[in-house]
Amino acid sequence: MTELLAATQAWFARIDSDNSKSIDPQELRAEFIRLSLQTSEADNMMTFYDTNGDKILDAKEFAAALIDILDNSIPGFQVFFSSP
Ligand SMILES: [Ca+2]
Repeated sequence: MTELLAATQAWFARIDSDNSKSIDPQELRAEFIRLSLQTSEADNMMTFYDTNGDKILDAKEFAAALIDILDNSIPGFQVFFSSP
């Protein structure tokens, strides 16, 4: 679990390209493009996991999203954790 949290934090920092300590829709779309995923999926992820409705994902929401996604074993999403 520690490794999973470290991976989550590292990935969060990589997506957060302006270092604002939050992920905005543009940053999330950019990461999905990098992973050859659809930007519409990025928007869906943002909508679904932005639990406080401020249009960004903070570290807590992001970690909760990944745990939920892995827990549901959505095909394709595990690729995030095998990225360098
Ligand atoms: Ca939010």
